[in-house]
Amino acid sequence: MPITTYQNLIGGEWLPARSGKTFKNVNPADHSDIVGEFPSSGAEDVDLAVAAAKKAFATWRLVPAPKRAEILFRAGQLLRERKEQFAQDMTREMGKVLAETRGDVQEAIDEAFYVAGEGRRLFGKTTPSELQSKFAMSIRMPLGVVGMITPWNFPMAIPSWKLFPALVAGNACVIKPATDTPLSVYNLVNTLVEAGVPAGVLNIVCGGGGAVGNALVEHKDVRAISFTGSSEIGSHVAQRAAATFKPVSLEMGGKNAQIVLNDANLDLALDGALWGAFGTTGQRCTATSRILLQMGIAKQFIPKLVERAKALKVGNGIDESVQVGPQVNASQIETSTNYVEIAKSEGAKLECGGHALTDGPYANGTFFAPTIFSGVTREMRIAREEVFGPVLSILEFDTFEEAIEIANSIDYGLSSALYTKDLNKAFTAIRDLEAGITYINAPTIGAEVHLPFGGVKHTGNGHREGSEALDFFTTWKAVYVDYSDKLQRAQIDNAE
Ligand code: UN1
Repeated sequence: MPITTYQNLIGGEWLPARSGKTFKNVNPADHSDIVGEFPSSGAEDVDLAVAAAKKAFATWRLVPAPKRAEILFRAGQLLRERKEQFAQDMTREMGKVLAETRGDVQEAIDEAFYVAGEGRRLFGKTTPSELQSKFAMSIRMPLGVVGMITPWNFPMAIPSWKLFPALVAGNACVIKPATDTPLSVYNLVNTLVEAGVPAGVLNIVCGGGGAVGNALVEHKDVRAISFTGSSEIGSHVAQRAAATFKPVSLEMGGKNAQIVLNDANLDLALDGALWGAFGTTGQRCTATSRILLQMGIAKQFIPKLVERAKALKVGNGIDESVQVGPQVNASQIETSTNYVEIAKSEGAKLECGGHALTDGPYANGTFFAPTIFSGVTREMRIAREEVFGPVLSILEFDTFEEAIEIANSIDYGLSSALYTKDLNKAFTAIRDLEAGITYINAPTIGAEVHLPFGGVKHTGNGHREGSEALDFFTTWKAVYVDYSDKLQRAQIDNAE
């Protein structure tokens, strides 16, 4: 079969990279399946895209927000019609199972309808002036050209969390998709263009190796960068962006804990652990990567969890009966393998998995067996560092206070969960867990689009989703209207 070729979208035109170079996107479940060929772009392509976006911004910012929002409504409707095809494409390029890629597209649909509603709000504030016959208010203004660097694990949902609020607020966008999953961003952007986003308002520039990302981050005409990815790259992005005073929204790692107290509904906690740790093959920032068990239940909980993890069906996510798809690429397999070795050398007990799957149906892909370590202690690297794969650590604790302390003892702070029937402990955990998200009696994954999504500490800053997402893509203008017909000097004429 001929390989489909995709190009950059710049100023409404589909263009190859200036260098003429391309890269191939392969199916992680079957490397002989080439999903497509994409432009391997560089700084000169970014320059063109930013110039096109800057030009388009001049008129886009004047389109009334409710009209911009109508485009998002249409995009939401089109995404709904195309949901199945886009989910199939996403499973093919990224690997996660169909039920989950359908969920990923659904999250973009939800975001489209939710943010479209914001087009008729975009609330500002009014406040009394300290002077007579003077009116004071603050209004939201778009930033201009904004850059987005998006990850492969939620290849449509996460771009939608960034693009939709940016667009409704009146910004022009340049997006760089992850090189493992550009097709899903193409599907999203094509849909937006068909829904009516004008030429130049939305641009895609593909490419890896830092060339496109760095050029976007350093560009003097890019007003802000929204980044989701690893902490290592995020730190680099933040430092480079500082040179041109760009605000950076950072969504990075997690080492999310599910705490299970002795009084919990254990079956529910088991279901939550299994879904939180091995859903998306553990490749979510919100994935459960630590289970904290109170000593009274550890003995019965661990064997049940291990038995269920061993029974998970690993395979090509396009097969509806598969529960765990491949990891996205060989480098992720290497990371999982390395962390298994680290955990073993630290003295953790391997309960199941612990290796890549390479035989028979797995021979052409990047598969890793669901892995559980027990006997993990809080000092171990496996208890503190993000693996971003199907590798779960079990730690044990005595008191509730100790569990909170262990949960908080890491650098990350994205998601967290507590299983208990004790309402007082539930609310104490909500107050005391250092994380941007806390679930009670539910897994660490599964955030909804109308609530703010973000973390504390080394997880990053700011929020995607929720109306809070607009805070990053707008700036405030303070407006004073004096209708007294005389000079009124603030802080002077009205002083005591
Ligand atoms: C991510 O983990 O990178 O809350 C995003 C969730 C999804 C989004 C996850 N709605 O698990």
